[in-house]
Amino acid sequence: MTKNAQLAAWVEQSAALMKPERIHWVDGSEAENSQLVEEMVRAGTLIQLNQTTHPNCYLHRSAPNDVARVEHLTFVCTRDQDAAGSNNHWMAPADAHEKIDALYAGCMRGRTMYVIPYLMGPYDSLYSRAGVEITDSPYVVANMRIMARVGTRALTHIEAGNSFVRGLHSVGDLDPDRRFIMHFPEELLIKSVGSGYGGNALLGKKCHALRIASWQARTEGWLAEHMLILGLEDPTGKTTYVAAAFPSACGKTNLAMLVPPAVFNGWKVWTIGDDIAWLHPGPDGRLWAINPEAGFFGVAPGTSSKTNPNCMGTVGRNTIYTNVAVTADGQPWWEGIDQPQPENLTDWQGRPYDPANGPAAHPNARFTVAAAQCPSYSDQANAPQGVPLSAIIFGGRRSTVAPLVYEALNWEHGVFTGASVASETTAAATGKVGLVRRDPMAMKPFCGYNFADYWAHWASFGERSTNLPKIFHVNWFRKDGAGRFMWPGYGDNMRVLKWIVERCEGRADALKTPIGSVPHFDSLDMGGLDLTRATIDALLAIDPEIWTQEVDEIAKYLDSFGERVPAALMRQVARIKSELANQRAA
Ligand code: OXD
Ligand code: MN
Repeated sequence: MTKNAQLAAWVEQSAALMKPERIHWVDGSEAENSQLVEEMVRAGTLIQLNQTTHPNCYLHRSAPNDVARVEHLTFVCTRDQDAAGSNNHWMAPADAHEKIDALYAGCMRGRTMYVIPYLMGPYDSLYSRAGVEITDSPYVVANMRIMARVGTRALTHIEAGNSFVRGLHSVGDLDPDRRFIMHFPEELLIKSVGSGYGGNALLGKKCHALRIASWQARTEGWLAEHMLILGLEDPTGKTTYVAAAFPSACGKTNLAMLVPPAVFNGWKVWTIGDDIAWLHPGPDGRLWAINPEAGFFGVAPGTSSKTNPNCMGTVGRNTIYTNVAVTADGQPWWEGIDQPQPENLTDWQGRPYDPANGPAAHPNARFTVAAAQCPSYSDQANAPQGVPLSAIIFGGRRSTVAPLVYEALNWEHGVFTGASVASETTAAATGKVGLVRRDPMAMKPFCGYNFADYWAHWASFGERSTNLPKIFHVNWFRKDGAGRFMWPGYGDNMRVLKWIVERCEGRADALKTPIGSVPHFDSLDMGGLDLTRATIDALLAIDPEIWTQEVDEIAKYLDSFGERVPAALMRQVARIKSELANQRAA
C-alpha cells in the first residue's frame, strides 16, 4: 500500500480492470525474493540449476514464440503523429488505450498482481528517475529486482513527491496476435501485453529508460542513450571514461567488461554499464554519464572465458538464465561457451538436443545478473553525479564499408556520424537476421520521438558547450573477400580504445579524411598481435567510390525524415560529398 494518492488510485483502477485474485506490493527484500523463487520452482516457471556449480541460479524457458523484442508491435502513441516520427510505429492515444484495455479486461483473473516500485539510477542521484511496474509475472518481478533498484526505498522516493513513470504489464495469453508494447510519453505511461520477454516486459529497461526517458531528456536538456559506459585506467592510474552505442547483440557487454591483452600491462577496464546511459551536461560543460540499470540482461551465446572472462566470472551465481540449454547435471550451456557440447543435452525448449531442431540455446538466450557481481565493476558505478565522458563511440556490424575506427572532425560531424550508423540485424529482435539497416545512434528501436528532432537535440549540445566528448566510430566486424572477420575483436579492441584515449589527450597521430580521422598505421598499438600490414591497411581503408555511394544512401535516409532534419546534418552531407569528389578527381 502507499501514501501516494495518485499511485494508490492507479493501482486500484488497474485492479478493477484486470481483476487479479490478490495484489502484492513488492518490497525488494531477500525473504520476498526467496519465497517468489520457491513458488516459481514449484510452478515450473523456474528450473533450479546445479546448485554446487551454479549456486542460486535458475533457468526459465519462455514460450517459443516469445523470445525477442517485437518491433512491429511496439508503438509510440503521441497526440501528434509527427512527434513520434517515421522511426516509430504510431497509434492515436485514444485508439491505443481502447485496443489494449480490451486485452487487459479480466486478464489477471486467478493471478497475483505485483506492484513494483523501482528507481532507475543510483540512490541519491538527482539524475535518477522512479517508476512503478504493475505485472502478473513473477519472472518479471525477479528480473526487475536484479535490473533496477526495486522496493521500499523506491516507494519512499515516490512518496516524497517525485514523479514516476507508470508501466502496466500482463503476459495475457502470450498470443502474438494479442501482443502490444505501447508508450504514451505525454502521460509518462507504458502499457504492455502478451509477452514475458525482457525488452517487452521488464518495463524499466527499454520502455522507460530509453523510449520514455529520451522524450523527457529532450524537453529537459539531457540524453537517454543505448550505450555502455566504461572507465579505462592507464598504467599511471588515470581513468578516462567512454560511452559506446552499438545496436543490440553487437558486443556492448563484451566491450564494457574487456580484459586487455597481456602486453597491455597496467591497463584496466572498469565496467559502469553495458546497455543504457543517461548523459547530463555538468556545470563544467562536460557530459556526465550514469547507468540507470543495476544489472545485466545479456546475450549468452558466444560468451566464454575467451570472449568475455569477466562476464563468465559474473554469471556463475545468483543468475536467472532464459532459454539456454542444460547439461545432464543441470549446468547452463550455450553455443560458444568454453565446454564442448556434452552428451545428453536438453535444448532451450526442454527437448533432448537434436541438431535438426537448430541450436541448443536460443540465439537470443539471456542471463540476468546483478552488475555488482562483475569482477570489473567500477567503484564509480554508483556515483550520484555520474562519470565525465571524454569520448563517445558509435558502431555497427558492417562486413564492408566502415573502417575499424575513425574520429569525427567536430561535434556536428560526430552527430552526423551517429545518425549514419548502419548495422546488420541480429537475433535480439524478431525478423530476419543479417540485413543492413540504418540504426542511428543504435536507437532505431528505442528513440521515443521523431529521429529528426532527436538529431536536432543532439546537435544543440554543440551550441551549449565547448567541453563535449570527442566522437568516434568503430566497426569490429569487417570481413575479407573469403568472408572471414579481419579483426580479432574482443580483448584486442583494447588497441582501438587506447588510440581513442590518446586522441582525447591530443597524443596519437591520425590521417584526416572526408569521413573522419583514421589512425596512422604506427599509432595503433599492435604489440603481440600477428596481423599483416596489408590486413591493417585494409581494415583502415576508406574507399572514396564506396563512400560516395554510402553518403548518398545516408542522405536519402536523412531526407526521408523531411523538413525537420537539422541543417547541420545536411551541411555534413554536402561537405563530405564535395571532399570525396575532390579526392576522386585527384
Ligand atoms: C537488449 C536489446 O536487450 O538491445 O539490450 O535488445
Ligand atoms: Mn540493448
